[in-house]
Amino acid sequence: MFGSSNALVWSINMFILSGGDKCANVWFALPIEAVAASVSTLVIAMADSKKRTWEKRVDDARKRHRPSLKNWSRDGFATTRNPDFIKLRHLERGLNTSIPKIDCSKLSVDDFRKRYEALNLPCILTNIPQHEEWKALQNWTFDSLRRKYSDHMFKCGEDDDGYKIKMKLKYYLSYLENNQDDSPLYIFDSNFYEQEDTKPMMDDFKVPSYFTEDLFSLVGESKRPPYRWFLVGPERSGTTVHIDPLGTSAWNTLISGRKRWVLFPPEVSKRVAKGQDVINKGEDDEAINYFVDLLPRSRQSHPDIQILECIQEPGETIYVPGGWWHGVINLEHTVAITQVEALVGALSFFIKAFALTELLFIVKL
Ligand SMILES: O=C(O)CCC(=O)C(=O)O
Ligand SMILES: [Fe+2]
Repeated sequence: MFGSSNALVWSINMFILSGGDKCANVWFALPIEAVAASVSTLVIAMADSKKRTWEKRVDDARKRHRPSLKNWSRDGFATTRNPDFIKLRHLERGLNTSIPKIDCSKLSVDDFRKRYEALNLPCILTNIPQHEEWKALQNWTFDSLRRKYSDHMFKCGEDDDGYKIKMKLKYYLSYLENNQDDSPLYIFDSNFYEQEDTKPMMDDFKVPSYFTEDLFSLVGESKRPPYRWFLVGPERSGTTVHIDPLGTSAWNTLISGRKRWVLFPPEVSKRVAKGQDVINKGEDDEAINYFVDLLPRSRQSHPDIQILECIQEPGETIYVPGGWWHGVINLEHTVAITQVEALVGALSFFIKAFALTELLFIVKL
């Protein structure tokens, strides 16, 4: 008859009204499950009320981002399985680590176009932010970001209907430093350059000269789909394997922390690249699960396919050509900027045609 919490409130009232001596009778009158449920509701409510604001905001964001996931530390990647994650910080022997790393002062734009863009091959360019004196090197430390943009809401997830989940940076940074989630929420924000308070971040970096010939810039800023993201991710967060949209290439410059990347050439099937043929029932398919469990199985099952792996260090810019599958795990807390572009020289005939159709479609909108 009673809801369990009503029963508790009623019994507490009776206890107070009777000065305590009717208490035993009242408790006996209640079904034991109702009392147990009431006590547990009260304990949870008390624990919740003790939570700090950032923890409450994170709980809300987690619920919206992955509503069916009840235990965000189920796999123990921050605890029991942490050694498996830590091992990712070194590239084991026998992997294909052939993505070239070239200092930007030693590679002209023309040579980049001939050797990488035109051949649709990935590479890593080192020291662009240092060479071009990006202010991001000073302005995008966690302390500086906290000072400048503490109350700004950055996107850190998406709900099932595609709505953005946003959180104030001050709460997100407390989460970044204190969470034990297997696959933590990740700031992936494409609005910062349109919003008044974060617009100044645009002065903190510059599109590297290798990537300035972008077909999409012809469309005009207002009609262009999102193409630039500010990324802040705690260790263990990451991006699952995907191809960037509309045949675009990407550049991604890491300001701080370290990222591990995996790349597959375009001819590799989606099923193999995403490890869908090696995943077991009940396993999660987040980036951390992919890098720790699925990728080693894929390497075993497909010794013949090209799986390129590398670790991106701070100050390094990776070029991911159009059509290449890629996935990322943040090995440490990271801050990065990434942009996707339709680089003229990189587009094969087919992709060029596809991109132009899309472009015309967007222009017409
Ligand atoms: O840094 C990441 O998490 C991956 C971003 C990405 O997919 C990209 O830059 O294209
Ligand atoms: Fe990407």
